[in-house]
Amino acid sequence: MGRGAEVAAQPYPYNLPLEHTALVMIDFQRDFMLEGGFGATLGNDVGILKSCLPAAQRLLAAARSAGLFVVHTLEAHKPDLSDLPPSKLHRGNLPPGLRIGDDGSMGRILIAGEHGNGIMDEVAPIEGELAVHKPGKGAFWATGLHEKLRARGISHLLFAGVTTEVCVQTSMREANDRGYECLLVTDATASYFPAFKESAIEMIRAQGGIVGWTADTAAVEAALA
Ligand code: TIU
Repeated sequence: MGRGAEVAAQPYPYNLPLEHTALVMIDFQRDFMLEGGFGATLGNDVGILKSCLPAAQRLLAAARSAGLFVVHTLEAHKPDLSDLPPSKLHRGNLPPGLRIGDDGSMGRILIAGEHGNGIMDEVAPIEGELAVHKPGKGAFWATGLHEKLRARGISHLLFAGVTTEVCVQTSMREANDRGYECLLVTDATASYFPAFKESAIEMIRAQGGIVGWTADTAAVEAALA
């Protein structure tokens, strides 16, 4: 048995084995959090997402101090758009909005390697952490993430990121079905729609934790201290 910690979580305490737990930081990218990116092209008020950055920074620091493995995901397409299905390219009805691959003020929209596609400086990856490009909303579709986590013996995942009900919830559901014990850190995630964030949190932990647990950053910090 390795070292463990207990998080004061809902719907009941979450046991966290330190050597088998990873923090998954979902899509903290300029494309979603700043003007000129993908989120803005969809008609969203992007400023609201910044509310989760201070908690996300604290969570990341606590995970690093405790020696947890850290994964960062980026919703990103190849420059030739070969991994972009037409359904995703054409979704939306917001002229004159830009489409994926078009030139925006931070570079091409949602394209790997462009400035706008990068992770916000506040929570940028450091050496030793895994950065995963994903073409879909979920972190497990077409990424090889499951195999990489299994190779490290990871069984427990802490989730943070944007947006709560889209890429975070999709990734958490994918992880849950693959057998991971998942916890969503409630103040380290945000949505363009506050009511959707609250609903996502409720539906994740309902029915005895049908998708997983929820807790705030302070509870995770206390467990990892
Ligand atoms: N539109 C929206 O809320 N989210 C996304 O398109 N991607 C992520 O959540 N990362």
